Amino acid sequence: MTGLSDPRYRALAATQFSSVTPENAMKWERVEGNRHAHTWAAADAIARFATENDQKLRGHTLVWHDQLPRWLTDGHFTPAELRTLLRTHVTTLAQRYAGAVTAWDVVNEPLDDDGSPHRTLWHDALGSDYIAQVLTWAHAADPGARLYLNEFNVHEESPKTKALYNLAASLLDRGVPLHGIGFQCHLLLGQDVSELARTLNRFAELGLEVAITELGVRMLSPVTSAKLAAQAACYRAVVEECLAVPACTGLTIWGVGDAAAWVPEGSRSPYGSPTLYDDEYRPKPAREAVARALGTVP
Ligand code: 9MR
Repeated sequence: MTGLSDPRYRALAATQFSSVTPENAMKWERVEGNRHAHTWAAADAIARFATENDQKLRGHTLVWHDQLPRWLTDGHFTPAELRTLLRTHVTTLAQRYAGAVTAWDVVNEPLDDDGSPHRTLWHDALGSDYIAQVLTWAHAADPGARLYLNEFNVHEESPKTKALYNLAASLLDRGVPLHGIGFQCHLLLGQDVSELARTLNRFAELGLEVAITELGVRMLSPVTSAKLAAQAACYRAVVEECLAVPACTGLTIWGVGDAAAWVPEGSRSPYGSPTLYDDEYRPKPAREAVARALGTVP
């Protein structure tokens, strides 16, 4: 959620979705841009919005290498200091929204496309085991929340998908509190999603929940009716694959409408229009396709 101040955005967010995710408001740079001076207003507003509208709240995200505050990235902290800072951050955030958040994207994007650990501030300072540590801290802070690893480009078999599977299996083997895997699914129009259900099921066989956490189908401009029809078909396919997997607990669209979507978001990217509603918050063909797949067509 990024556009709560726009009444059109608010109306759709309140009535068309049963779960909300703060797109940026819970990220470290937003909640503690200045050290020790937390700013919770935006994140609290989304949590309140979810309660008011009887919606689930998905927490995003406790640990990432992006959107970190400058005081942290430029702080020349020792590994021991970074560990303490991370533990405090994870604990503070998870405790603040304990009871409100159903599930947390605990670690966001820990892997590279070749399956190796992504070299981040956290990995370089704390080693690969930081993932087990943050899951343990998050569980202690909010024992009721479902804890997820959240990753992109893992909707089909690949070295990265395999590495994620092995990582999840080894965390479970060690008794680390991991409950689910989030499959982001930022798709390009034309991308093949036919392996998605099979991939979700493989992770489910480990005893994990799975969720589509950041679905979008972006297209090269200009938008045409043929592209909108293809986008609708892709959305429908993803929803059907999630529905076909009993362990698939939810599906989140990354953005309420194209007006405030993460692409092109001020960049000169030729790709855009990833969501179910257009620049004026009018429903696109994909909106009806999703409703049909969910069986909620009025
Ligand atoms: O949608 C978010 C956008 O507004 C931010 O500028 C961007 C910064 O990297 O992050 C976007 O959200 C990302 C999410 O947190 C993690 N997965 C990829 C998402 C799209 O980039």
